[in-house]
Amino acid sequence: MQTIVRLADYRPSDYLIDRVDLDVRLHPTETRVTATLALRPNPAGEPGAPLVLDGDELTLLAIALDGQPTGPGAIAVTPRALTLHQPPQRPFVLEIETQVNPSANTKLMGLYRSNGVYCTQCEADGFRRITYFLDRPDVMAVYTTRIEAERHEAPVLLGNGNPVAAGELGLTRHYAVWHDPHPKPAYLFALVGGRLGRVGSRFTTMEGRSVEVAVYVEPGKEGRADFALDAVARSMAWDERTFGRAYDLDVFNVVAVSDFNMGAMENKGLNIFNDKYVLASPDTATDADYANIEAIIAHEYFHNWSGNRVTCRDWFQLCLKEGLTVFRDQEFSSDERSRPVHRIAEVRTLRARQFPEDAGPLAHPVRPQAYREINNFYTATVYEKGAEIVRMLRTLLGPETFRRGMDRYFAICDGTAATVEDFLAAFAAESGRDLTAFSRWYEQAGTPTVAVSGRHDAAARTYTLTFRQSLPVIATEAAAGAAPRPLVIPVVLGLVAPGGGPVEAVSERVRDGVFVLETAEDTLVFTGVTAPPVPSLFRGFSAPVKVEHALTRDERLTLLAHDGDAFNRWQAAQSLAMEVLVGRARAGAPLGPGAGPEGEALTRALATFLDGEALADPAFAALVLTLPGEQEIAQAIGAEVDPDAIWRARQTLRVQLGRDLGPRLLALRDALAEAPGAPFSPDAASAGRRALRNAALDLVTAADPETGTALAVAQLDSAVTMTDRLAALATVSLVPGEAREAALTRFGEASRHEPLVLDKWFALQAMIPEPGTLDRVRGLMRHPAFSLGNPNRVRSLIASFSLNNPTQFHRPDGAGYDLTAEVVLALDGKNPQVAARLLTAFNTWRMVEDGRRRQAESALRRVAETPGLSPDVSDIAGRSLA
Ligand code: 0A1
Ligand code: ZN
Repeated sequence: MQTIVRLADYRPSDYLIDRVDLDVRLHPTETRVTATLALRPNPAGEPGAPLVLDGDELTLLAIALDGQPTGPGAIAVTPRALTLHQPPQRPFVLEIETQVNPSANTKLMGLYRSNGVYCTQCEADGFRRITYFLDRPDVMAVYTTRIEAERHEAPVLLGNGNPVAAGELGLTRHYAVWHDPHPKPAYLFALVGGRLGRVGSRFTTMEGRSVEVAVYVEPGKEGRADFALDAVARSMAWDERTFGRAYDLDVFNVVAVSDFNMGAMENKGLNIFNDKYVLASPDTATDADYANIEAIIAHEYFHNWSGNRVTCRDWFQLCLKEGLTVFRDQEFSSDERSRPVHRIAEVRTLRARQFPEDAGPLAHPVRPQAYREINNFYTATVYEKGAEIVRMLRTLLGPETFRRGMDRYFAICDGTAATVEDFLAAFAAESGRDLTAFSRWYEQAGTPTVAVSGRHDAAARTYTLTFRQSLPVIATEAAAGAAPRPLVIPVVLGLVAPGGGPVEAVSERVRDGVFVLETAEDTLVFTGVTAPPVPSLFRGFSAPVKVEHALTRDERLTLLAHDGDAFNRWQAAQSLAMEVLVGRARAGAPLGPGAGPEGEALTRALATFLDGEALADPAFAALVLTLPGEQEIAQAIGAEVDPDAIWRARQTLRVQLGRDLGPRLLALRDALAEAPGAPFSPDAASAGRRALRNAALDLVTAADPETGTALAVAQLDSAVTMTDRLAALATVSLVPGEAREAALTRFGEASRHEPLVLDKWFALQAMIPEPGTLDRVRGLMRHPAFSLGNPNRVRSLIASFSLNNPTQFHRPDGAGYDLTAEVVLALDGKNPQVAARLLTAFNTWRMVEDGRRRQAESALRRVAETPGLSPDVSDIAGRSLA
């Protein structure tokens, strides 16, 4: 039985480590690490307590205390801990030599090898797999790292901080010494050694520091690193402009590796990336890849202040760095690209990933109260809902006060390991507001619902909006059964006249367009309203809530056509579609040629919209044309979900859109066609044009598979960008037949030597919503390029099936669940983190109809009851079944 770690049990460390000198002699199987730790008792700790250093799969070779071997019985050693029973009660030095095997490290935590490159991953608790240490984020030390290796094997040696020395050792060996002057927790430690290609540039900070910026990639792929390198410079400039934050070392290095458990890691001065989020060229990366690379480069860079300069006191405070940094990278992307388009993308991810998480058995507060395995808490809730909380804070305080609050937070907490309370205290002090009630957003799990109704009184010329908020009761450890308390919900709103244009109405409760709902129920009265207006609520998605607002179809059409808020125009189209989709899916309606009068009303409105402005903002138009996803529809239905009925409803509406809008869509494709020979640009406007062209192709093909397939096959042959090739292949992949198989075979052949492109090919096939997909996936698992050892391959092939192909994962015969369970178990012995994440596909199992539910439960139980599970998988399985 694993132990539970509780926030309430937090105690400062009994000992502190001020300085760490590491000497790492890299070897494929026998790497030796000598750690010299300058320790002292923590005045805030318990005097005389034993010193217990964390370890994980470590072999101890030697240990000395203040230069002397430790006496018999003075220490106790296991692979998981090194205990010094009676440490000196004054500063002392421990020298510890350990040996690790990077080649055997398939967990990809600690020191491992990826494609022959030595690299590390220490968050959350990987440093203890390198040496015995106080591996907790509130123990912060200054590190000096000496790395030694065979030159032919690792000509490039990188560490945290600045390079201070390097040299040759005999004929074949060399070394490099790195020093990081900024105290940091062990989870930010990193080193890299390998054969790597490099691209570099210089950036001069607003403080006048000249920084050498470099991106390291697999040799030969340097040409694909330029976009990432440029994104670093743009991120640095943006953080100076927007938050007054400058970089604080002389070098900033980014290294791309091909085996990585997550997206990337913000190690001080040495960010390590999944190569998927670094490498880009027009013929290997889609527009979405470019956008992701830019966002993740920015995210990791921004951590330098929100995460590294100010770190977390304990892992319960993870949202302190992650929610804030996601907010910062979202703002960056919004500034660099189109703000409304980016906002819509953010909300779509939130609804597709975080809302289901918050509604299922794995629901947890943004700041959890307890965990068994911290690696399972790098979740959409901590990251994305965490970012929404920061955004709400800005909405509540206004941008200027918010910025001053951020300055104060950085000033007060710089160099410390902080808490959510410290963060909020800075804003409370700056604004003079009491944020106690607001802080409930961090404590209460579940997505709130806000029900709104409006009433116009012609005689009194008033318009009254009534808001009621409710939060699901979620039995978390801390709040078992306790009734949730009202949240502070910023509602950005406006009134729209039925014929368009804003309504100039007054309410003293609305400031700068924001009404703050703080109680379970509240009423807002506007005066001077002569005709019934259409309320536009939660503009820009001003709070992560579900809104129940019974607008008529005509009112929604008014918002789609006239709202001054682009997000709500998109939302109006989504809501119109959602009504049709939920209605048909609930009724179990068969696949049909059209979705009836509601479908027609939607297509008429979309036709007008497209005629008016598709060419003015193609990226936005593409989003308006995209129907809510299957997961989102499932959430709206809520219980007894039949994924096949959802798919049929969505397909029927796609067919109708394609049929009714077909000629327009084809005309748009022509109007947006790229001039032959035009140079490629990944910028948002060019990407938007490609997005609309391909959204048009997708709908045309739904209605007329023959024409669509012909167009798509032609596009596959002529396309010069990966975006257009992949979109064409995706379209073809939805039409069973020879053309599809031929196109897939050709694409697979052509990408044989490009793992990141093959990943797209795996993913597309895994997402085909047909019963044959299961066997196709099993077949692809035997493809020479597939390997359970590489997280990107597993995510592309298996997670695409389990998380992004609802009809096939939820096959009525249970075979989709069985495949997922089987892979989770096969993977668990190698890479528990990736296995555990795959298992979260079962998150929605209680929502599906009875037959599937029983199948899912039995697959989950099979996993849960398997002996010898990793803590990661057993934690997810246990919570999923609880
Ligand atoms: N801090 C990283 C996320 C991350 C977490 C754990 C990792 O190791 C398995 C890797 C990365 C971020 O937010 O980007
Ligand atoms: Zn992060």
